[in-house]
Amino acid sequence: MNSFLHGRVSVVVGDITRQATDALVNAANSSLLGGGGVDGAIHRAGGAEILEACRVIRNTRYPEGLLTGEAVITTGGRLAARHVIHTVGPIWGQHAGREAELLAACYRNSLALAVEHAVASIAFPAISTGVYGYPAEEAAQVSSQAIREFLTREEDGAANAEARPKLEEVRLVFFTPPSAEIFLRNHKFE
Ligand code: AR6
Repeated sequence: MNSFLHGRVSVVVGDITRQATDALVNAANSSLLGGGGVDGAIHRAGGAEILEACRVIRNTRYPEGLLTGEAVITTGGRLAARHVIHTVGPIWGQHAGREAELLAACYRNSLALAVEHAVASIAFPAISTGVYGYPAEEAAQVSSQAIREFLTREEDGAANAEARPKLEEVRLVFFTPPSAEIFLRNHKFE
């Protein structure tokens, strides 16, 4: 079973940069100016246009850097995805016990930006579970709960909203089969 919440969430193994969703989420850092892991791969595959857009956002809106848990949106450059949503995950052990709250905020704020930009499909990597050291089991619980809460609330709101563009697919992309399995054993979708 790799599909949850009435088919709106799917779990796949793959490379985030190859997903042909409307938007991709980047596991960025507060500089917004690139790095390794997912961040490096997205900038490599998407080209200079993404970095340029990040630079403008950094200079005009976040001269001190983007705070942990927040998200911003840029072009997808040469990627198949139209948009990249850059979010800064918590560094495990560096936020005085607020790591889960901050990781949930990454998912929630990224999804909110996606809805604002009429994104129908979005792909997420496992934010913070690489260089930032967040244990994958706990990240699975926190991320699935945040996604479930967001989609449930959005559905309630959409009942009253007229012709609101719908976020149809949230794709969770894991780099390796073992990391997808850890997620599937620990999620809180149901
Ligand atoms: N596609 C899908 N998942 C991937 C890919 C890929 N191409 N590459 C790595 N992963 P990380 P973080 C997995 O380190 O922990 C950067 O330098 C990886 O196995 O990319 O949030 C930034 O600039 C791991 O499970 O992000 C920041 O400084 C997950 O994606 C810092 O790293 C996230 O790993 C952010 O660290």
